[in-house]
Amino acid sequence: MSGVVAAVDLGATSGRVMLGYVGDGMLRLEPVSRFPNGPVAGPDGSLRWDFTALYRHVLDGLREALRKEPGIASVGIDSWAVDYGLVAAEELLAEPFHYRDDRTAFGVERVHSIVPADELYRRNGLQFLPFNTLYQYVTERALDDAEIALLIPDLVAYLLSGARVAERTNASTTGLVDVRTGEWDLDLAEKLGVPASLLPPLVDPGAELGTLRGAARERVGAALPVVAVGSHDTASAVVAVPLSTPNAAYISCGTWGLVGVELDDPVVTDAAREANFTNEGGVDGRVRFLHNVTGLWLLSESVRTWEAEDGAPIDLSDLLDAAASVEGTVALFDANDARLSAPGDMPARIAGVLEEAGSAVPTTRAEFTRTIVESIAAAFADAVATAQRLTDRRIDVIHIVGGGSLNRLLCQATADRTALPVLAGPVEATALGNVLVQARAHGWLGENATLETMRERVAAACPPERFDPR
Ligand code: LRH
Repeated sequence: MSGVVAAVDLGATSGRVMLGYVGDGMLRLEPVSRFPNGPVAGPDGSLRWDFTALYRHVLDGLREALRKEPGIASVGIDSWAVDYGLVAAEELLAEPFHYRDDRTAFGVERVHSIVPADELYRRNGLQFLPFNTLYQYVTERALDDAEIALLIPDLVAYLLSGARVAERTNASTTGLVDVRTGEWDLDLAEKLGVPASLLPPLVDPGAELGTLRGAARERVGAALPVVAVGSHDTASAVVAVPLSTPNAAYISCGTWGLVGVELDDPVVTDAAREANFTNEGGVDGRVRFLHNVTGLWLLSESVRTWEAEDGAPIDLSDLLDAAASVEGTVALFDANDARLSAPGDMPARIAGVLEEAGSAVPTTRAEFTRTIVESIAAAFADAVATAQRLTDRRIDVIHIVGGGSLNRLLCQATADRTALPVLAGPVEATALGNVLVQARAHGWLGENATLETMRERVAAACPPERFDPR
């Protein structure tokens, strides 16, 4: 059985529409469109997303996809987690807040004064990130004006098809889903003043949501079916990690580096909470037991600063080559330092963090880049060691997928700092996971296809590149 689907994959720095071809022994992506994304200033000075522009890009991309390939069987949507739009009378009330907006500090205090952090962890299993949706909801003035709150991929699916649902993997990042049952924790929502009516019915990846309707159908040109995928981008990425041993760890590396293992059951011990490990919902009820490391954000914000200084684009591979040639050891900083979270002059902030610690401050862009890459790798190594300790297993290989898998310096540094082999790729794991879940829903992967079936397909189509520790 074979066919073609469209995948919409929205990341924090760029979005894309892809065609995914799936058949016996075949798995192939074809890019259709790519568009920039990032924080924009809202009218009140807050950090927001330009969702209106993103959605326009999605429609244009789907129209182009259908022009190239009229036989598309469905479309699946994934994006970064936690952020949402509020809808009333079929309208989005405002551009969604960006999770890096600093209003959440107040939300954290408020939530923890109602439900202490340790109780919260036992209930939702989530690592503490100040932007988890529940902290955002309690600061949200427009909550009472809304009929429903939809996470970004659900919002796109709603505008396309009219379905008002919450896909389960992404819903797990709100902090309002019970980690044991996988259902909304309505008691918690009530305690926090989040009306249950705002929380849409939960659906699993693979569910058919409807077909394109109204303006979306007109603009795209067909009544394309919409299928739920692992709509949290990290959930889709983990689907397409070609896990090569039972004790493999993965790092889904883009703006963030999500470092962890896949489990059948959540771990909500005090040790896991203290180590800030999360139990996010995976496809097929698996648990993504992982820790967020600030990933390529540190590099992309630095490059953005340097490009603004130069008034000219920077070639990333030249920069990484120069960084690879830096001799000797470089100073390290804590990649997860909260001061590096907001957009801004990242090299100056990193210099400040290093100075404060009494460490040498890089003097060239190549040295800065090397310091950033080595610091990310050091944080990856820490997280791998912690995952090993918390799950009582001996991790024997690390798979790096996503944009970071193309960064050879980072892959080698991760192998060196963990003393473990790194298997790099596929770079488009998220889109592949999106495509495969749709393909399975169409029956193209055969009867009873499991995550393992999907990973075998990925391993065969995209053999990873190996980096041995030095
Ligand atoms: C990666 C990601 C990550 C979340 C963050 C907000 O894109 O979805 O899993 O923690 O964005």
